[in-house]
Formats: sequence, structure tokens, C-alpha cells
Amino acid sequence: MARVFHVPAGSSRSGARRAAGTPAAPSPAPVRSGEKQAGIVAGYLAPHPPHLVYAENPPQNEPRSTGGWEVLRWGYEELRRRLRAHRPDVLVVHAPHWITMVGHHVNCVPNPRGVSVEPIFPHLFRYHYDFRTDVDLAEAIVEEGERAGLVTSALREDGVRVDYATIGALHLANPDWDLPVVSLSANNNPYYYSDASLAEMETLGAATRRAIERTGRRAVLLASNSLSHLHWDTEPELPEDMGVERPFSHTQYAGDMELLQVVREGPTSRLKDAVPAHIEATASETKAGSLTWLLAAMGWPEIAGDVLAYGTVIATGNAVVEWVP
Ligand code: 2X7
Ligand code: FE2
Repeated sequence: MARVFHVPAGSSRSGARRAAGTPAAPSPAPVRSGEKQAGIVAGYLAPHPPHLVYAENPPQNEPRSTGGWEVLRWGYEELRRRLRAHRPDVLVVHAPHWITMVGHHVNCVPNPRGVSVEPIFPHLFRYHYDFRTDVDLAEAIVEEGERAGLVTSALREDGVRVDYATIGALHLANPDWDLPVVSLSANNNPYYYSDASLAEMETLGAATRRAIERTGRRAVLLASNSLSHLHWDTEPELPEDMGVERPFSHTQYAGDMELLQVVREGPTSRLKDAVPAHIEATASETKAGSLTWLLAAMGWPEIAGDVLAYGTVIATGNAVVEWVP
């Protein structure tokens, strides 16, 4: 891992903010969840292709469709049913299109609102969002990350546009937006340094778990990643034309199936080797670290994952998966 992203604990940008006299965020008070037990209650692989939101025709999205990608969307329907049953206080999402070049950032803006636009598919995704952040938990994740020696930063500027991978996964998991959110950035280190591993995501995952426990939250985690990531560079006249939707190649499809077989068999610790091998074989979007963060946060539980759906979107592989620790 490139050393530029490691600093001694306490020397981060938010540490500098405190040194400059800005009042530190108050320690979050533990929250009582009634009879509910706090901690991470479930984790989902929750891919974000903008096509899935477009196909749903929600009022928040400007473009209109005639449907498409139904099997993946049915998987999300089941995800939503299960997510409700876990009765979470908060959704915590790690997404690969909030790219930060230095460190791991956490959105601490209390009420992000604006229009999220997919830069390559703006004709499919122009989504009006308006949601609440669990600021206490967000700040606790910044603090725990810092304490663990990560470069962390609290985003506090109102009006910064929220990326489509964060919005896409959150919409598909909870289109009512009636739960508070914590959104984490993806540090782009693995895309720039050939020797970079996902080891830092282990640290970020553990820090996330400690922050959730410390604040007494009942949290559902969302890893907003597609799987195999080679895709077409042209799209059909009708974007939702399922007559042309298919895997990029048999090799890409087979790579996804190999990974999902390990997911279905468990335990999750086998994914410590399987995820990097899958990235190598399929240019998987899990290279951005969201899936590793999720599994590390759950402590690599000795369980299998439940694959709720698999399908391609403009040839990329996408799976909706549940893990209940
Ligand atoms: O970001 C994406 C993606 N992950 C997969 C497919 C299509 C578009 O955007
Ligand atoms: Fe993506």
C-alpha cells in the first residue's frame, strides 16, 4: 500500500481542524433503540447501475423508461422487504463514485439535497435527492478511522453534489428515504498504485463497526459495487432494450459465477482471497473496496451470503446479496 495514505493516528485533516480551534464535534451520546439490539444487523452488496433506477421510474428521477432489468429489480424488492424486517436506525453506504484522492471522507452534512447526475448516462439518471445524515455516527466513523491511523476527513460543505453510486444504492434499498444515512467515499489508491491492496478497507471496516457500536446504532451496511466491469461503449436506441443485454463475455460471466459460488457456500473469510482473484479476472468494481469494507465491518462472519439476484447492465455483472451476521 502506498505510504502516502498512512499517517500516525491523530494527524489527519480533521485533527488539524481541531488544532485550529474549531470546536470538536460533541461525543455522540449512545442511542437507545428500545428493545432492539445495536450493531450491524445486515450487510448487502447493493450495486448502483443508474439503469436500475431509470427502469423503476421513481418521481425523483427526471428520465422516463418502459422498464427493463427486471430480475435485478426483483432482487432489490426482496432486499427492501428484508431490510425493513431488520428494523435499522441507519443505512451506511460505501460507494465507488465518490472518489477521494487522499484518504477516506465521510459526509457529515446534515441534510444533503440536490440533483445527482450520472456523467456517462445523464439521459438515464438525473435524480433529485433530499435526505438526512446521521451526523453523530458519521463523525464517530471519522474519529475511529483517525484513531486507527487512516487519513480521514469530514465533508461539511453544504451543496457538494452526491455521486450517483451513493444515491443509486440508497434509492434502490430504501426509495422512501425515511432512514438516516452515513455515506463514505472510496479512496482511489488501488486504481493508482499497482501494489496497493485493499488492506486499508479492513481498517476502515473495523473503524465503522466500532463507531456503530459506540453510538448504539442498529445499522444496515450497503456496499455499492458492481461485479465484472467490462462494458459496451455503445447503447441501443432504446436503453432498456433487453434483446441486447448480455454478459460482456463468457469469461466475465464465469468469473462472477465463481465468486458468487464462494459467497453462497461461505464462510466469508474465503472471500479474502476470492475477491482479489475476481478483480484480477474481471476488472471487478469491488476494486474500489466497498465489498471488502462491508465484510471487514461485519468481522468476516462464518456465514454464507444469500444471492437475491444476478444480472448484467450494459454488460457489467451485478449481484444483490445479503449477509446477516
Ligand atoms: O457505475 C456504473 C456501473 N457500475 C455499472 C454499469 C453501468 C453504469 O454505471
Ligand atoms: Fe459503478
